[in-house]
Amino acid sequence: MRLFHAPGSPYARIARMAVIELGLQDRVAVEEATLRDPFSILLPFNPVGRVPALVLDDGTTITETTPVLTMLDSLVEPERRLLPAPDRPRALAAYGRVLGAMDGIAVWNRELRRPPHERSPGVISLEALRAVRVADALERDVASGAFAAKDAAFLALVSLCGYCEQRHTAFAWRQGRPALSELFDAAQARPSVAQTVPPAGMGGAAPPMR
Ligand SMILES: N[C@@H](CCC(=O)N[C@@H](CS)C(=O)NCC(=O)O)C(=O)O
Repeated sequence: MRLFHAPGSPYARIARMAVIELGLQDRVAVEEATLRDPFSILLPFNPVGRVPALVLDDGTTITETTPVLTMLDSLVEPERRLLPAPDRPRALAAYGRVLGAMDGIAVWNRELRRPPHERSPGVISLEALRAVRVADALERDVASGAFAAKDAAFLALVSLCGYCEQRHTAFAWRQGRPALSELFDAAQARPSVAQTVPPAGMGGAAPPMR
């Protein structure tokens, strides 16, 4: 199997961390692809052009983070799976909350990468407000014991904070959020986290992007 990713993508990082957490490194080859690039090696497999994308041995390509995690999970015993099952509704809610936060931060970051005259102050202020609101909720969640299991919600949260730390420094996500900061700092010791740290910087304004 081949997992296409871009080093700066917080979504693809969740899938990359999952490969390591599930011990699938021998079965899944992780390959870098350019984004927003008409010549990207990704496009013949995924015309949407987004990562993560998991190409199965029969050529079927699974795209988007949650379907990719579902496929990876299916390769291991049920008790080792990362996606929270419906009998863990709080964990499922936590995972969804983080993905929603990630979508908002991605929009905010994309806006900041535009040339100044193309940026929308309205979008930026909406997304900045959303990010603060959700991060405050996540701080309360973590402080009250959520995200303790090393599941997909945990990996997504670490990826979200790591993205802000390295590539979206416009957001002072640590400020006033000690529980979130502590969870993130402690997570750095995990091989799946340490081996997938995104490069610093916002990425280029012009394609191809990573
Ligand atoms: N909803 C998607 C989001 C994936 C996504 O937006 N990936 C970005 C990188 S962070 C991408 O591939 N962007 C390329 C593009 O927009 O053309 C998921 O859950 O995986």
